Amino acid sequence: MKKHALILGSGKSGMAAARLLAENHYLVTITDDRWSAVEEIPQATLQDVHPQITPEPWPAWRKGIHDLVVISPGLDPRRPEIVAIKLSGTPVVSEFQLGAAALAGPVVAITGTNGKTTVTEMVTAILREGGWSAHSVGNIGEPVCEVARLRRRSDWWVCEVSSFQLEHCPAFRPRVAAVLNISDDHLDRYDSLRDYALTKWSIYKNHLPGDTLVIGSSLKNNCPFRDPVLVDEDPESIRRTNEKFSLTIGLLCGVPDSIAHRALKKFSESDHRREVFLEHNGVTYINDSKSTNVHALEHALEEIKRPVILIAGGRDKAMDFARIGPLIHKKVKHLILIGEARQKLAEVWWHTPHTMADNISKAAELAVQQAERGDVVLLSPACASLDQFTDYKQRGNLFKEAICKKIKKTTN
Ligand code: UMA
Repeated sequence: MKKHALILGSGKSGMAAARLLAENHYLVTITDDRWSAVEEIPQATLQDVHPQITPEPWPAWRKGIHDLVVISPGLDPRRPEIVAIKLSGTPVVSEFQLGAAALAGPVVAITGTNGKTTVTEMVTAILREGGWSAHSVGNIGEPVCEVARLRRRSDWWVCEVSSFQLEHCPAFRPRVAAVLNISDDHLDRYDSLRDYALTKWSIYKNHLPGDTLVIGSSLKNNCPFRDPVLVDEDPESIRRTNEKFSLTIGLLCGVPDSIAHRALKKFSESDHRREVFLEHNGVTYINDSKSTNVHALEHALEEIKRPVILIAGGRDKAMDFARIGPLIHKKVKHLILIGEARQKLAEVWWHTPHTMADNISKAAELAVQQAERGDVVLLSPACASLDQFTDYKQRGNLFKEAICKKIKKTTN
């Protein structure tokens, strides 16, 4: 008899998990809490995907029917529906766990509050320079279930792993794991910073002799595992810190420093990370849409030595914005606030003048109007993008488009 799996969430991860299981002869039901009734299900799209995948309105779970439940990372495990499923004894795994179990080849897994995408990309570049085939997967964009389904081969899988993906992840075992840093983030999802940190540390919970854990040396006193490899953070430069992590991980995978340095020399960061995309009339425009927490904004401001017009805001993750109030006051000459968190930000950063904007286009227009020669216009929201955008990339792209459009209008 065929086994029956239920997939919660129909985004990238959920669809990838559904396809993987359907191709492995499971009957698959997929659900999403945007679908409260059959009419709300995009039937056509889903039926095109695989005949064995059936979409059903949320929550679609019936006790005793499903042999396996797969959870997408965006779903909060404290939700009553998920708690009920777990209490029923039905096996529950994350999409990440399902995919990682099916990957052929050794895994390097990188987590941390900030820098994990860059380090994932750097390590992949280093391994390739060393002559291996290597691919960046996971939170960085491509779900591991998709890679596993396509039976792709790689000498190394370099996984960017979020804390969400480490939930419901009982058997994940990377050859090299890295925890870069841990600071407050996603506190709307975890009951405390401690719970968030414990989820991050769980990346190494299944280690065996021969596996290695790399951590930032500032985490030394909080690390629950013995003898991690320590990397000294460079307080002056995040780029340098990320390089140090990447060189260490590269070396542990067998790539000598001389070769790794060659890879780093050629390495350029992807868009949306402190991306200088325009200089106009003595004003520098920077897109740092990848900044989704307070620490990312803090780092961005610390690196800028000129007066800043800052666009910030979005979906709050219960973060302590007040902590960086003095830095905002020192560096920012005007704040333009957007999204759900804008009122809260106006209150906690009250000593810096601000303007509210309803959307990113309006915010960009205001920024161009405000900016004077010598200023920096910085989008570094310190918040998630999901209140107004599909992701940080869309937020960054719309920002860049709006700035360029406004400047063109002004100069014509
Ligand atoms: N959904 C529900 N109920 C919920 C929440 C979401 O039904 O309570 C549904 C939504 O309606 C939507 C689907 O789930 O249809 C979205 O699923 P998802 O939120 O799990 O996102 P995916 O599209 O599967 O993308 C995920 C990661 N997203 C999150 O963790 C929120 C992507 O990371 C990742 O690139 C992708 O898998 C591939 O692995 C993005 C991210 O924002 C970049 N990550 C966070 C971060 O970096 O801080 C953790």
